[in-house]
Amino acid sequence: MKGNCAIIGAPIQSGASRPGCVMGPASLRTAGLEAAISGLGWQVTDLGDLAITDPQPVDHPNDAVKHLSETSAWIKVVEQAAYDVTGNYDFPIFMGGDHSMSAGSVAGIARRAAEGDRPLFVLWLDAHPDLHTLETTQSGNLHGTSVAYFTDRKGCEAFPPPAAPVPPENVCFIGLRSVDDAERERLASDGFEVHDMRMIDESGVLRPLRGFLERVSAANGLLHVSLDVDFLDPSIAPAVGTTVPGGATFREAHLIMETLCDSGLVRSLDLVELNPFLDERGRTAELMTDLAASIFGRRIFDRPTRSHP
Ligand code: EXY
Ligand code: MN
Ligand code: MN
Ligand code: MN
Repeated sequence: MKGNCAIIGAPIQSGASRPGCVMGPASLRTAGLEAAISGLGWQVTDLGDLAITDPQPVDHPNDAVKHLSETSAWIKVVEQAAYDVTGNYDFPIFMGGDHSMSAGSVAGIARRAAEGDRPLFVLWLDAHPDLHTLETTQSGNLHGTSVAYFTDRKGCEAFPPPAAPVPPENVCFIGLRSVDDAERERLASDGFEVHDMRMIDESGVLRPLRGFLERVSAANGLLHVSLDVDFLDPSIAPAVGTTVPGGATFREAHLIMETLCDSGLVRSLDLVELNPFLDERGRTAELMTDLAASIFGRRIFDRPTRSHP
């Protein structure tokens, strides 16, 4: 057996611009996520879906902020679940739900990693940096604040504080192509590793990804991957409320996942922003399932061992 995988749902949609992510975990289950991974030799346990009880009222002077109390309660529940599940399983998959889920999943994983004295690194596959604070967000949609939350919380004090903030230099963005002014400033000043789509067009995905993986390996780090549906081009993944043209192709996405698998560095995964209400016959859910399977070892074919004459 390759290891113990757990899949856990967090049907959050309070951080998104459009309702529908609440159906994300069910859609990934329907697309066969568990069978796809167990078929690759992993022991897979479905831990069901998380839920929040009565959220405590949380307020903030920025009137644009939406559903702060509900989202704050979700972050607390997901953070604790991520801390617990990383203590009992080799490779958990957090099924969103919108990307505000990852404020909790990354914070909980970072807390666990800090206890083991191994630095946590994060690969953020997304059209957006999700780097707004509660002060700077103009849409008020909190799925656009997750990275600001788990890196240093400047301006996110209203949320439950993460025990172990992730240093910005341990976060690598691939796929950016929709960045707001306030986010651009932080991307330039805080030390993040940034590979936007123009850079990917010029260099391909492999060179920047391998450079980042070398940093993770040299630091004896653990790697968490956060895959937002809108990282992918809308032509292959329409089921997301924040589509941005010019995303990753099917092959670029699989090459990234297969390279991550080969590295052996990945210990956890978020699959977020899937909105089945916007899908076409479930094809986005199936693509997200296929991409996840590629991290777990699935290949289109096993290369012939003999070298070609
Ligand atoms: N930056 C924009 C905002 O703050 O509203 C768009 C955020 C989209 C976030 C999605 C999850 O990636
Ligand atoms: Mn995102
Ligand atoms: Mn996004
Ligand atoms: Mn594949």
